[in-house]
Amino acid sequence: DACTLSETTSSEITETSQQFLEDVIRGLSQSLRTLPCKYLYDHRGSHLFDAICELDEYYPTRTELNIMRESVDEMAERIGPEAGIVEYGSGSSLKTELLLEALDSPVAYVPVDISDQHLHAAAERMSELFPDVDIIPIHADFTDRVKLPEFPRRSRRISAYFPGSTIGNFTPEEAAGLLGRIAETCHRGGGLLIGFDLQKDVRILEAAYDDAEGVTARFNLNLLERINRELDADFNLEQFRHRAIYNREHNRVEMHLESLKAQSVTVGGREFAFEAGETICTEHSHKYTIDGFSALAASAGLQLAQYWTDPQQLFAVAYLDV
Ligand code: AVI
Repeated sequence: DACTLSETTSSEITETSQQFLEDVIRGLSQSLRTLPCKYLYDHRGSHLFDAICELDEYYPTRTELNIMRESVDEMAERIGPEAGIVEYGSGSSLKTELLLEALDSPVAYVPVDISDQHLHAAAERMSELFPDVDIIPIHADFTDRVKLPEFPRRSRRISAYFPGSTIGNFTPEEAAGLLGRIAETCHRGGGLLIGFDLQKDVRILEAAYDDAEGVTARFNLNLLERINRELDADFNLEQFRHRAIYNREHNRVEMHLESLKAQSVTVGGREFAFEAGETICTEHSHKYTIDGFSALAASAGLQLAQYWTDPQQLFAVAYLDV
C-alpha cells in the first residue's frame, strides 16, 4: 500500500519540531539573521503559496505552464518510453499531468514532498487520471538524500522532474549538491527536466515578490505566526514587515522580515533583541542565465541537452542528461 510509505509516527513528529526549534534558534542567532525557507510551507503557507501562483505579478507559474503546453512533446521524447518519473515537490500537478499525458507508456510516478497534504492530494489525483501508472508518494525533505523504493522492473530508466524554479531557492553551492544527488537517483542514461527562472528587469522581479494585494507579505509573515504557534514564541506581527529586494551581486530576490522598531522576542525560552530596521532573511530566489545554469549543472555532472523558453525569455525549462 503506497499510502503507508508516508505515515509519520509520533516520535518522528517530536523530532521534527525539535529540528524546527534548533534551526530557528540557529538562524536567529546569526549576525545576519536567517530562517530556512522550507518552513514557509505549513498548511496555511502552502495555501498562500498557491494564491501567489495565481497573482498577475507572479509570472513564473503561468509562464512555465505555457512553456510546457508549447513543448511537452519534445520533452517527452527526450525522456523516452517506459520511464519512471521522480518529481521533487508535488504542488504542481497540472504541469505533471501534461508531462505524463505526453510520455510514451510511463511506468511509475514518484512524487516527493515535504507537505503530506499536498503529496496525498497530488497522488490521489494522479492515480485517478493515470490508472496504469504506479503512483508511489514519498513524504520526505528532498534537501536530504531521498531513498527511492525499489523501482518497478519494467521502467527502462528514471528521469527526475523538478519544476517550479524551486532550485532557485537554494544557494548555487547547495543547488549543485542537490543536482548531484538527483543525478545519483536517476542513474546513468536518465535525465532531469527542470524549470528555472531567468534574469530580467529588476522591477518585474521585485513586483513578483511584493504584490499589490499583499499575498506574498502574508506568506512571509505567516512564518512568524507559525513560529509563535509551534515554538512558543511571541513575535508581534504588527511590528515586522515584508520586504523583497533584488541582490544584484548574487542575482537573487531576497525576502526579508524587517523589524519596525527596537524590540525583543522570546523563542523557546531564548531572547533575541532586534534593532529598528534589522531584518531576518527568509528566502533567496536565484535568477539564472541559460549559460550560468548550464555551468552550474555541469559542475554537478549533468549536461544540458536542450532547453525551452517563452517568447519574452522570462523562464526556462531544461533537459539535462545524467
Ligand atoms: C517556491 N519558489 C520557487 C518560489 C520562488 O519564486 O522562489 C517561492 C516564492 N516566494 C515568494 N514568492 C514565491
